[in-house]
Amino acid sequence: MPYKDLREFMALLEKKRLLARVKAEVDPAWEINGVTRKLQVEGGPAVLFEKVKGHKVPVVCGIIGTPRHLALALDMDTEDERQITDEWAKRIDHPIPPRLVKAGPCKENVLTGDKADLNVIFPPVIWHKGDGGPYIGTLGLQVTRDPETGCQNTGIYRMMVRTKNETSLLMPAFQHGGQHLQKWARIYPGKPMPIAVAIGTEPCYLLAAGAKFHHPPAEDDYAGALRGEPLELVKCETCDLEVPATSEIILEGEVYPGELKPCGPFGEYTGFLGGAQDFNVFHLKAITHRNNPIFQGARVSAPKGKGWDESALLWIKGEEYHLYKELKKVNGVVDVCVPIWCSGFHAVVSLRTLKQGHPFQIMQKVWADDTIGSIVKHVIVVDEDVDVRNPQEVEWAMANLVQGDRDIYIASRCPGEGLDSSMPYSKRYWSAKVGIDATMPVYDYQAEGTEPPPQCNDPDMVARVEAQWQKYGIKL
Ligand SMILES: Cc1cc2nc3c(=O)[nH]c(=O)nc-3n(C[C@H](O)[C@H](O)[C@H](O)COP(=O)(O)O)c2cc1C
Ligand SMILES: [Mn+2]
Repeated sequence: MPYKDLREFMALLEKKRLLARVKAEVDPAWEINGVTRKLQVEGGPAVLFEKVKGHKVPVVCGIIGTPRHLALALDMDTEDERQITDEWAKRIDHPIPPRLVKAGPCKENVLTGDKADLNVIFPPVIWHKGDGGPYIGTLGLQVTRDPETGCQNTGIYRMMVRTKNETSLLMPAFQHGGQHLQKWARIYPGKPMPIAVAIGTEPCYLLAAGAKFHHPPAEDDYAGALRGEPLELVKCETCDLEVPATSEIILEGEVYPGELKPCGPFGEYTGFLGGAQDFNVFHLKAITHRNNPIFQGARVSAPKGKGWDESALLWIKGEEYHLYKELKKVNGVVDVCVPIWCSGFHAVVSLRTLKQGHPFQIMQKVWADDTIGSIVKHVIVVDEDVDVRNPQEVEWAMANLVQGDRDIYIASRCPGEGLDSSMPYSKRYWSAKVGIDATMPVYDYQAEGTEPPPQCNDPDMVARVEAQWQKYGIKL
């Protein structure tokens, strides 16, 4: 059964000891940053900070912090990432349209005009030392409507609080929300575009917001697909956007195309502090929220421990699922991994090589993908017996099967990512792409009339020992 709201999912996590409560008072200026960092490194539980110094609203982090949390969000009981990927790919083939309802808990409190104050509803959390201010939108889910097709979109675009009713909004043109804004500016010049922000939703809507999809249908329908039941939406108070009825907090507002103000810096998913830049501005018109609302946020960073970092998980896993689906259409592709600790820059593909040059064709297919081709820099292709999710096996293949002057392909002046620290600021958005063919060069052996050496692992021997392991009396 899908979860009806964030609270129901939190209760399940708590029952399974995957969510901890901090009852001690914490300082939003540094302590939430410190505790969530440690929990991420330790692969620890999600955490609810019940008492934030100087504020009434509690903060929850790490809801999707490990493979186990992710599986539970999808109502699965596994830690096997391949199984989760397969299930995701299967479910999103069957989008389920949302159901529009008249009322919902997110309307328990409706605040408009002067009463709508960001500082009252959000504890001023500084997620990283050096951030330019408190960010509310690290897990704010921004809803916009395509002015041409009418299809809604939900993405996660961060917001830094500037005043009681104004935030920055990092919604670039390569994202769907940014594309809506560009279209809006063309169709309704000079007019502001409505935008709503849902915070603290049931987990499948959050997963859909972070992932990449082709539209239509909307993320609403893909969230339905992931849940197996329609998502319930309610109309906003001040515009025609529709948002999840059981959300903890909804912000309603508007953004003027072309209005830009300084924002940042902000600690990034790459592990580096991003620079301050001019971004869009969100003007608040209304806040609606549940009684005793919970603020859900994320300490965005690069995973460097046992945990996953939910920001990396939410969008990099979404990237992997997209690529998995696209590449599985190609004959020979076995598995795909976008390692979450590589900031989306690496993709590893395992292949049953069917023809000469096949690995190179796969690399080009990744870079040519219009959704994530500009982000992925490095594509590593390995044989089908290599586990793409095991970095040791991938590194083994690169060490044993690669000749630097034969198997490495470099393409210059391709599209790149604005947060790629390998480039000085003025050169970002241009990138070299590198493909590494770490498959056995079977055709080269064939050309000289030989066969590649067999691997020492005899699968038959492995299976026989497994089957009678008891016999040896060794406790593992
Ligand atoms: C915690 C978190 C913060 C994010 N912040 C931003 C952001 O500020 N700007 C941005 O363009 N993408 C950001 N992303 C990535 C997008 O949400 C992601 O690419 C998503 O697919 C965008 O939705 P869209 O494909 O509908 O445009 C963030 C993701 C997460 C999980
Ligand atoms: Mn989208």
